[in-house]
Amino acid sequence: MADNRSRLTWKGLFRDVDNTVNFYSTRDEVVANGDGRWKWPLAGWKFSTYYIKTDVVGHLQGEVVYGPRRYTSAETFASHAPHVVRNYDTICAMRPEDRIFVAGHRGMVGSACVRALKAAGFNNIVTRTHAELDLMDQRAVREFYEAEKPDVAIIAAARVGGIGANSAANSRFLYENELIALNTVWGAAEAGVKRLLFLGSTCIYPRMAPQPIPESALLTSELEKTNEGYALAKISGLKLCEFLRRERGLVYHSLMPTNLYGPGDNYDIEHGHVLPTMIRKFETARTGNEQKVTLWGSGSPLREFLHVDDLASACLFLLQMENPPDLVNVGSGREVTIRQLAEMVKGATGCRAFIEWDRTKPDGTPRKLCDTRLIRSLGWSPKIDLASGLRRTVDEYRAELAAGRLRV
Ligand code: GFB
Repeated sequence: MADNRSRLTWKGLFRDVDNTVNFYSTRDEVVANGDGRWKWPLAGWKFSTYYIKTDVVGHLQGEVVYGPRRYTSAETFASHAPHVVRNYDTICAMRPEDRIFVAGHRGMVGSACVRALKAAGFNNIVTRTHAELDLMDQRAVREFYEAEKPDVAIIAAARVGGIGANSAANSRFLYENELIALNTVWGAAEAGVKRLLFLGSTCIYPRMAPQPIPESALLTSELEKTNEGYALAKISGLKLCEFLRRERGLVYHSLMPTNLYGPGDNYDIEHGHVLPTMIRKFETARTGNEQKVTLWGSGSPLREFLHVDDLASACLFLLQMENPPDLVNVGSGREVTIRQLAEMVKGATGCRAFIEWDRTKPDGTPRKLCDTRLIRSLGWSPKIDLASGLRRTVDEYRAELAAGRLRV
């Protein structure tokens, strides 16, 4: 991505030397007249003419000739002429030729992003396995960015797990995810990566947030204790993106998905998320002719589920926006109780076992439905409903198991 795709926003209104208005202002933003050349006299510059080549919405096109100097970067011009420029945005919507680093490409989310990128014609993808690059190693991450110079980074790498894994190891979830977030985001900024999408989770929101949870609920009250470590690390990552965007004009932004499921999920009984764990438990009972399946908690908490392919489509959608919001929720907008989910999974697997609820296990947050009005208003919506997504996922579980590829 070239630096000259930057948009300058001007302070005030300007007129041409011959007093013809070559541009006009809407809500403080001056828009060119369409001929690609702007000129105006500035107070104190004796009606000299200064040219800025832009397109109609103010994208700098090559250079700014301002007084005695020429600038090829909007950033430099903005810092040298702060009395003229209100702000500059680097225009770096992801483009097919861009070099895109997907951190965590072997995980459920990262692999869905790679599939979606390739399907949409983005083929210049950079990946590293954990063995090749430890994202907790600050120096290794910095050297990787310096060597590879990606244009775009998608941060889908994290230590993740369900309520059992999180509540048993809040310290590890905080430590590892904090290091991964800070190294991947800060390292990208230092290496000049122009665009970055940071993925988190709706567990960043307070336990008793208003429902559905709007983005504005962030940091308004206490977090859910069972996943406090993970949530704190993700909050650090999203805040780092926000600060870098504000301070350096880098378009680093975040997306908070609701509970996800789909191919490549982790089916570990103790550490997995509820939906894949239920698939494994019901499938194991069906194939082993077991009479009883034991699930956790009371069954009354409400959860929202989104297929990971829908999430990947939201990632691509936001990365192709020039000016995405700092923080966006992504969800299906539909919630079910854990008990209803259990009946759906039981039906999708064809299992006939009796369900027993183990109330010694935690329920977690009582409700976690995200408010998706923001992303819907931008033009994105999910395509895969829970019933059909679940059928697909059960088929994929069987295929992964048969092929010896099941992650447990
Ligand atoms: O997906 P999950 O483990 O985590 O779902 P969270 C937990 C809910 O499902 C609780 C119930 O209400 C559990 O009591 N549940 C019932 C089960 N049976 C089972 C079972 O066999 N296994 C599991 N795991 N749960 C996670 C966070 O919260 O949400 C993560 O821990 C992440 O950090 C993720 O943010 C999106 O939905 O409670």
